[in-house]
Amino acid sequence: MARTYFCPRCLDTVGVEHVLYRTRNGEPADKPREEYDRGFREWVQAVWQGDPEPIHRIHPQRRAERDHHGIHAQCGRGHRIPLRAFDVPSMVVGLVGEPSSGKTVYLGTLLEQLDRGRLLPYLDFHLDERSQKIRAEVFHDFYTSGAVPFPTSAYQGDAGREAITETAVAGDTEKFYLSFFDASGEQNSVEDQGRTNKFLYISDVVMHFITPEALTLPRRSLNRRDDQRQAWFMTNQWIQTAIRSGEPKRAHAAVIVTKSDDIAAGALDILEDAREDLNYSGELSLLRAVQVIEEDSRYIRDFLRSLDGGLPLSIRFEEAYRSVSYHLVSATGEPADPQTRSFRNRRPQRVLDPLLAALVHTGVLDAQKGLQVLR
Ligand SMILES: Nc1nc2c(ncn2[C@@H]2O[C@H](COP(=O)(O)OP(=O)(O)OP(=O)(O)O)[C@@H](O)[C@H]2O)c(=O)[nH]1
Ligand SMILES: [Mg+2]
Ligand SMILES: [Zn+2]
Repeated sequence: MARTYFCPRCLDTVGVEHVLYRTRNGEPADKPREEYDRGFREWVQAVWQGDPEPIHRIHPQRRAERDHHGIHAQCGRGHRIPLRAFDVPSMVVGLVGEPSSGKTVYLGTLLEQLDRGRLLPYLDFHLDERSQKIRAEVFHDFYTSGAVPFPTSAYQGDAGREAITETAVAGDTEKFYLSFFDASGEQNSVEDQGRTNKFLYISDVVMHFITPEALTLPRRSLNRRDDQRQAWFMTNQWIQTAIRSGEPKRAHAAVIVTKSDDIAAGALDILEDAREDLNYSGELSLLRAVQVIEEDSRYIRDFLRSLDGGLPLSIRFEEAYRSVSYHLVSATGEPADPQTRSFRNRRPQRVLDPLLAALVHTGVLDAQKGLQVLR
């Protein structure tokens, strides 16, 4: 049965009949035809063997044409929608938190980890063409030379408000889409949410970024850097407007305490293990990884609740959201060098955890079946 699709940018409900097809240059196009288009003999053979797959295989000429012209689907207002949005579930993941809390650096690192096939053999991920382009615009210098990405601007054109969409594939079937929206930290009022962060109203997963600075945790080094300018009241305001705008009762909140490398070691004694990256290339199965993440989530929750600033935030999350997980993450393992504004030696720690927990909590990934060793 065909699903309907909620456009995460304009919130229109899109049915199959409303979809527009456009070329890469925006010219109207026909819906790409997907019927089998070879010889009669092959068709009969496919039916005879009881394997319908070749029947649905698209003719190579059609595929080449589709790729040449970049034919894709759009909602009635011209927002791109995933090609098979009516057959495959589509999840919206929003990243929110104050300016410089590390959302963009985290997202760039997470996409990199998905590229590296960290969840194989269960899921692999690939980006659609448009998403590859947006990613290159935002992260090219970050990937090539470790340069700190530009602040996500509130005044950026429409492109900045688009999603980066990953397709999750198991074997050769598409399982679900993940559309990541990276908010600008400056846009934290309810008015901003209603105007530019509409994705929040239908997010399935909200990643809330909280910095050690906002929690006034002891710093690793004494000098305060530029990017350490968060304050508790701003963090709290972001959380409250996001909860108010969203539909948290149906969503999972991944609470991400970022820049864990910034916290003085002594302050986090009990969490020493929770800082180290999980050993994905070792003997770790999906099931075990999820168990470790959940266990650490409980530690981090307790830790947060032991702090004056952390307790009310944690209560707010848990009263609002359907499920909540807590994570201690460092996207880079180190602060950027203030002179060169770049990271010299990136060592991501626990970056995949929030996504993994979210996939399990929203039910698109079944950890109980995950007994094979992760790559
Ligand atoms: N120490 C440390 N610094 C980080 C980490 N991640 C990001 N930063 C620093 O935090 C600053 C802001 O990072 P961004 O990812 O651009 O922050 P943002 O939340 O996207 O900010 P806006 O786009 O302005 O909302 C940068 O100067 C980074 O150097 C981390 O894991 N550790
Ligand atoms: Mg940003
Ligand atoms: Zn739309």
